[in-house]
Amino acid sequence: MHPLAAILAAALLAAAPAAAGPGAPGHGHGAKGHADAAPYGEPGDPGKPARIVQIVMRDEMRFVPDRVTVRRGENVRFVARNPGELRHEMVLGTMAELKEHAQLMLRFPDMEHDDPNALTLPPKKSGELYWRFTNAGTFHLGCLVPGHLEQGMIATVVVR
Ligand SMILES: [Cu+2]
Repeated sequence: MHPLAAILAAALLAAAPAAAGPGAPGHGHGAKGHADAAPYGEPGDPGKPARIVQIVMRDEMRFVPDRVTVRRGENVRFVARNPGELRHEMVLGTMAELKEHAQLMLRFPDMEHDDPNALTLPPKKSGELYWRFTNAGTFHLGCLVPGHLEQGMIATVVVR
């Protein structure tokens, strides 16, 4: 089996029981189902106090700010806003994971993300993503709308 086909098959299997609704199946990558194992951490607890990090998703294919520093173990509440005309996403991951995922998105552009490490925003919408970074290191927030990552829509998250 072609590697991408294998990834897709696994993703569809993982997402099947949690499909968001007719015509909008999610696909599992990264943290879904095994969040504790993700090097960049685990879903945060919306019920707990959190550090607020504001992110603006811009049609110029960038996140503002494009570099964020947080503390290991901190509950982070990303508050994201998409003021433009295009749909954008922010997906947390390692650079390798995001690049691999972006390749997959070019082949299957209609996929949607409902994973706890991802937030998709239509134009003029805002949303939140709670995350707890459990390891120090350098991670990334990428936009996986097809072509956006390739145009530089990626931010760096430094965990100290
Ligand atoms: Cu984008």
